[in-house]
Amino acid sequence: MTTIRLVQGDITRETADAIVNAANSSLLGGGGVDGAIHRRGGPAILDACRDLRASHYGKGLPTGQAVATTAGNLDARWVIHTVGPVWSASEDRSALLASCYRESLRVADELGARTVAFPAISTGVYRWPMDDAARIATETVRDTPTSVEEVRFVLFDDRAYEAFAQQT
Ligand code: AR6
Repeated sequence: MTTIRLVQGDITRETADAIVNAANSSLLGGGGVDGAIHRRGGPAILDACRDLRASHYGKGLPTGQAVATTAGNLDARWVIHTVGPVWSASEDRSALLASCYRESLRVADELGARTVAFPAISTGVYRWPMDDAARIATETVRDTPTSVEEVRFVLFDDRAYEAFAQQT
């Protein structure tokens, strides 16, 4: 059984085996939670991302996939980078958002991570409506078989916290 917990706050302050990053395909950093993770985690994370680009993802990490690096100075063993879809009003990209959660849990299982902290993927720069993102995130975690014991959603503000609380 996987326990789902909600907390409000900054994911870079969390203690977990793995912290998930809402990255972009370049894996080379950005704003939002991605920027915060690289800032607090330090340059070891970017170095590892550059190595991954060179070895496996010359064209970038595809949307919906996930890959792990060191967590640098964060209070975690790994950062799992996943690329959420940009919200589209004309195209249903829900399967890609669900894939981010499922693939991150698959990577977490491969690593042997027991606690995994997720941000609300795609709900910032990528503009996914919060209520819908919360539904997809919680349903996907509930429906994914995993050895992860605790999934923690770390919600940055009241609005995100309330949206996730409605689903749990
Ligand atoms: N801790 C927890 N959640 C956070 C934090 C934090 N420190 N900072 C922001 N959030 P976003 P996306 C929330 O934009 O929409 C980047 O530039 C934020 O309030 O970080 O998937 C990447 O490089 C929002 O609810 O990610 C990509 O280019 C959620 O995290 C692009 O943004 C996600 O917002 C990815 O966009």
